[in-house]
Amino acid sequence: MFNLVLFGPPGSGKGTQSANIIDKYNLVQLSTGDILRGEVKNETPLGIEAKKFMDQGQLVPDEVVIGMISSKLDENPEVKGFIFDGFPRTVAQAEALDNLLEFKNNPINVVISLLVSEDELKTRLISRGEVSGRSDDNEEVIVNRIKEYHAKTSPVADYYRSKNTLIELPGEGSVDEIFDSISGVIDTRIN
Ligand code: B4P
Repeated sequence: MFNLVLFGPPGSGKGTQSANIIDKYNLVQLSTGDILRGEVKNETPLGIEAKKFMDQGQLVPDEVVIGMISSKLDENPEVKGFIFDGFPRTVAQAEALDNLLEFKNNPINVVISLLVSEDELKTRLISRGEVSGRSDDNEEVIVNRIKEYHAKTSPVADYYRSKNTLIELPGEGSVDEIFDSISGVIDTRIN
């Protein structure tokens, strides 16, 4: 089994690159952002609760997303591997994921972190907001999302650095160029 975490600030291209990785390597994508947006759209009790946080640019509470990921892992017992896209976003989530995977004897193989400047992140998210209709892609909420990233998510990079699983790659350039460098990292590690 091959487990990859795709890590980076909001708008760094995690979702964009995950789509390419799934096609090439046949891994199952678990995107907490997509799962949460699905819950919001279907107006489930979880979605109604999560929306309050997402609309403010805040992270959804750890216990909610950890529970979601745990059940998705159980739903997919026979897979080649997972891409965790947008998860973990806090150190508590990273520790919980390690525990879940240790239990299944399939640890994280590599964490790829996409590095993108703050100006570029804002430009990307504002222009996505013009077409996506996403309630968290307006300027005020984007500023909050980036603040949340610095306060709660960037320590996750240190967590994986200390475990020697973190690889940092430039996240600026064309989608294809970035995908080539991601593929280079995966190719040297996947069986
Ligand atoms: P996410 O859905 O994960 O949103 P994201 O960080 O904006 O997306 P991503 O990095 O995937 O960017 P994308 O490829 O789309 O999270 C949304 C919200 O859900 C969070 O704020 C939080 O509230 C909640 N949430 C999710 N996971 C959580 C968790 N684990 N814990 C707690 N809360 C959680 O790219 C962005 C834009 O850039 C696109 O328009 C794309 O076309 C463009 N782009 C991509 N690559 C480019 C490139 N190379 N050059 C130019 N543009 C590019």
